[in-house]
Amino acid sequence: MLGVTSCTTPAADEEAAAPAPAAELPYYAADCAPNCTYEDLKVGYAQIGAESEWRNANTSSIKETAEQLGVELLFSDAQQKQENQIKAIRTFIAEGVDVIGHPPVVETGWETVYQEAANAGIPIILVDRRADVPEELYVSYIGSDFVEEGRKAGREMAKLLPDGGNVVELVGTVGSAPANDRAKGFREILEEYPEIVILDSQSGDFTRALGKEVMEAFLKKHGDEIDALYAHNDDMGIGAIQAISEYGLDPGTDIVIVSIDAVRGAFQAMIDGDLNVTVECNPLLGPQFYEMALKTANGEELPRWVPSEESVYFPDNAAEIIETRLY
Ligand code: GYE
Repeated sequence: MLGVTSCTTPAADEEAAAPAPAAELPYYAADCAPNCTYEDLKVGYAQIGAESEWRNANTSSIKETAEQLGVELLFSDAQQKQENQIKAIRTFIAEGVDVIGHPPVVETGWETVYQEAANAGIPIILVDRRADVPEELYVSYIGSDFVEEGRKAGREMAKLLPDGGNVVELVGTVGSAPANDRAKGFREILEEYPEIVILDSQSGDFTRALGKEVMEAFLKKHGDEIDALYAHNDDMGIGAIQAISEYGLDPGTDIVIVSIDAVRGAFQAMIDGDLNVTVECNPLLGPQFYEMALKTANGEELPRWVPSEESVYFPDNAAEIIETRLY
């Protein structure tokens, strides 16, 4: 009896005294989990470039919010090149960051480098643009519904062209989520308006300079046949406005224009009577990004998508609203 007791009791005691097995933390939890604070975080942000007002506002939001919260930020500008973004992500992995924020310049070609991050235990949060990768390779996507933005642009275009007409389209960066989706949503709506025709469609890579250049080519080719312009962002629209004026037509009147982003430059163009509509796309994603980064570092599961809330703006109250715009 004694023997039995002395054999079983200590073992039972040991079991009772042993710490409860730590709740299994997911691969992406940081060393400080589950008690990380913003000051513990080292975050890498592999930015696309500085191609537009929107992008510059996004960069400021990411940098300023890091400073306010005390997050250590490693920031890289890829000059709109995928290979530079891949290099930046590899550098962040080597630096041992806790979380990587990534607005992928194009949708495809990210699986290998995302897998490398996952193997190193580093979570990727997609910010602004989506990547076409298996769901387990990123922890969340924070950004806009670009298809819906395209639909909004389509609805406004239909109102501006009640008798139908010919539209030229300035497409964003080829293969990027916003370019693909803004083209798609716009066409979805135009299906209901067969008298509105897309005459020509070409990329201006989201920049003012190329927006102007491509619009010049459209005007050379189609001249007065063009009734309207759909620009996938305001910067290309603003570049095109210049091309239209130089060609001797009146932007906003001879050629009506709908663009996307709602940056300050677009409000100014509406005040000047050159732009008819801008559809909002919010670049101020810094606060949401770090909130998600902290949660993921602490091992929490994130929503698959955190959508931005956005509206549509017109010239009639642009002068009032421009004062309140933060980008
Ligand atoms: O519309 C454009 C920028 O990805 C939503 O990128 C973003 C787009 C934005 O260059 O101006």
